[in-house]
Amino acid sequence: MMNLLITIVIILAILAIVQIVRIVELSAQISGEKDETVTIKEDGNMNALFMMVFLVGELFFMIYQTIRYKKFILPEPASLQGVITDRMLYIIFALIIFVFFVTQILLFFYTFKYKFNKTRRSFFFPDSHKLEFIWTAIPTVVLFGIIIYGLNVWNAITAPAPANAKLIEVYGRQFDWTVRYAGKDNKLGKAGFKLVSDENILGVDKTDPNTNDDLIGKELHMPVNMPILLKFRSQDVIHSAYLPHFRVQMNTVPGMPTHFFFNPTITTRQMREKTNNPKFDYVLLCNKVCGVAHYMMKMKIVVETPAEYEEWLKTQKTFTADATPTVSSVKVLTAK
Ligand SMILES: [Cu+2]
Repeated sequence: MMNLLITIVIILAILAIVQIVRIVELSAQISGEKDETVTIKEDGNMNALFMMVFLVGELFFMIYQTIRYKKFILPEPASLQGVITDRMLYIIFALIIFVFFVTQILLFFYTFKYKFNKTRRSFFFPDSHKLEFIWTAIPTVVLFGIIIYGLNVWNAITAPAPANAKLIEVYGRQFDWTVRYAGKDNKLGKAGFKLVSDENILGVDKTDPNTNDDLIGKELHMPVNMPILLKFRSQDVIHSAYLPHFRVQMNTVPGMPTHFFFNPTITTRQMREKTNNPKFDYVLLCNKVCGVAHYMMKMKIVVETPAEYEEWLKTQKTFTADATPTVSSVKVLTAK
């Protein structure tokens, strides 16, 4: 119904514009102006009118879309680092929107203002060093500011992890994720691609004593308000571990471990309340098109209180309990 009404309004508006143009045409003929002048004047008037219609339509459409699709953007950042990243993003958005509005309004207003006028003569204005200086200097200063601000943000979000950060390894392979928790000693056993086999897909060194208490999981659990150091490895190709709600992303590169340190601040339970969605879950996604089943590389993330986290860890198997996922066990998991 709404769509029908909008369509009718648009058709009526077009009809009204056609009628206005006709009236202008007729009135010009009555007042006895030359045919050629009449055509230029008509076209000029019509173009000027369309410019204003376009300006209003474009700005209205942009505002409408921003409000209409706002619900699809991510909820508030669930990490300290995410807050810093989002602040920068919104400052840059504000700057872009301000410049967009000013330039669009000026552009279309002046085409309207300087439509054809028989008595006006154009003004010869070849160049102005002062103007050129202004329009070069302002963007330079603004961009410089953004770059310095951006570098500061980068340094803040990639700061080294404190010594007490919880160490968790995220392991990517075509096409799933496996998590290795460092256990009580907070030290992960050694691992390397040379040790990877059908029986040991993580390539973990079982002779390393630190391996004994390492735990294996298919969900990423993290205690809230604690520094978390995620270490990433890949078995085969470059994947990208993307944790959108925490504004964290890091490539996982075969043969080259990477890491990212951050502090989750909102538990899954709190986020369910904030988003008013009892089924809400944080996710870790692969953000590199890494093969045919890339879209399946998704893992649930649970952020909980430190007590809940410790309880959950107790239910996970250690390496000594032979929890190392093998090719056959992973196939079963993927087939579900
Ligand atoms: Cu992938």
